[in-house]
Amino acid sequence: MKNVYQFWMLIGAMIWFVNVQAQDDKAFEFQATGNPVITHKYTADPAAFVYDDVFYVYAGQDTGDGRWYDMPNWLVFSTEDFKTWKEYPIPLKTSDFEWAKDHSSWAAQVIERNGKFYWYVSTEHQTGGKAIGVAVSDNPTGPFIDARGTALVTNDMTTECTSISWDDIDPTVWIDDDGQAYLIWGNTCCYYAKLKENMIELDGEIGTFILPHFTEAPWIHKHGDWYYLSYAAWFPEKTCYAMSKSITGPWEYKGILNEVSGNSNTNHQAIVEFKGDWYFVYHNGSIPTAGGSFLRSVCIDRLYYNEDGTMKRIQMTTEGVVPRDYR
Ligand code: FUB
Repeated sequence: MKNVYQFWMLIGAMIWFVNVQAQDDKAFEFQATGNPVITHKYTADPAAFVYDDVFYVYAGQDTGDGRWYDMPNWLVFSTEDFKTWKEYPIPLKTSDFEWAKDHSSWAAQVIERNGKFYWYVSTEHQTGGKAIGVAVSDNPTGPFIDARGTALVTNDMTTECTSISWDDIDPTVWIDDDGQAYLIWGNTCCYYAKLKENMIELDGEIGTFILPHFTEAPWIHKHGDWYYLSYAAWFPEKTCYAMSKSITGPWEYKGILNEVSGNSNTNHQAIVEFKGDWYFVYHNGSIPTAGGSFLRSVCIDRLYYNEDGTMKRIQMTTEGVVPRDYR
């Protein structure tokens, strides 16, 4: 009798374990009702990525008491209509980089090349100073693994422009029409370098872009034959931008694109086209009552161009966006 009891206890435990695992592996579905888009957890530094007609948002997770950045994970969300969203099992954590300090999942961006997805992240190196790492996956929703086992950019590689220890953050990545990939990043100074075809090594010298009022958060996109380099400027941050006919500049400053974002001293944008419309993805600190500069939330609003290619000032809204088919 005792053995039969133990047998069924064992079976029960196995069923429970399999169920819990299944739940952890499943995407969690939710409905957006405007801005912020994600309200069941705090999300910051969004990077948007469109692949196979799906709109992905990658973000760092803000946690803690709201007094400083406490960011253990990077997260991924997807939508096809901006209403129904999926959140996937945590695809990448600072602890997945053996060389990184835990809880420092700062800004990051994903790009695809040759069927692989590369996630460039900023984090804190265990030896001190911010650093950029790169993770790789066969799937946009992960799981991702450290692609190198070492940092791609460390503080000692960028000492001429500034001596601060946090200048190597906020990577944005771009593959140009000729197939050459570029990494652009920085705080205080805006750096750029070519990436090798393998996407996990720099190729040549690190250069510096001159951008008025540059603080951090560079983001590259192209519309027509114009390249746009948007970035966080001043502090508290507004989003400014510059335009060029070449990815390597020179960049012509075009002024403010977005004002200070509600209740957050940082302002971190992504700009992408989806199904023929352009979107401005950013964060604010507006979730009551704890939301703020260290407990941020991803928002999405529309972005419009003027006829001469310059961008209209963003109108941040509570309503958020709906795709063309639903208007
Ligand atoms: O989230 C940590 C840092 O705050 C990011 O790397 C910056 O862009 C700013 O948003």
